[in-house]
Amino acid sequence: MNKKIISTALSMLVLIAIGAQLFKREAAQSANVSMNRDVQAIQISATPTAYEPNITIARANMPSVIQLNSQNNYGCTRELRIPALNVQATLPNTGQEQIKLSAQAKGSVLDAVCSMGMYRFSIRFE
Ligand SMILES: [Cu+2]
Repeated sequence: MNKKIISTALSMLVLIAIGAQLFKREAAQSANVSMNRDVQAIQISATPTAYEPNITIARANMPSVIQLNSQNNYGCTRELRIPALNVQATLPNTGQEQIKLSAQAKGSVLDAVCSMGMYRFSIRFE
């Protein structure tokens, strides 16, 4: 009888630990990442002198789309490159540009940079 109680208590602890782990994983994503069916959307603002946020934590192993938003932006952040993927994009002065990404491996980091190499942002896939 006691053994049964102990094993029940133990399995409950294990379940709580697994649940906490899952919750942690959910919470680890940055606030600018949202789920749209089975694609995650990563929102980045391109201002004339920065990409915001500078660092994003996103989910690994699922396709993503980076949604780059600019507003009255006449700076060089409109010319974006992601060298590792051979991606080049020109954002409108005001509006949105989308860059689709295939699933990225856990632990990988994608760096994006303006055409002159001055401003950058990175996405870390966890
Ligand atoms: Cu630049």
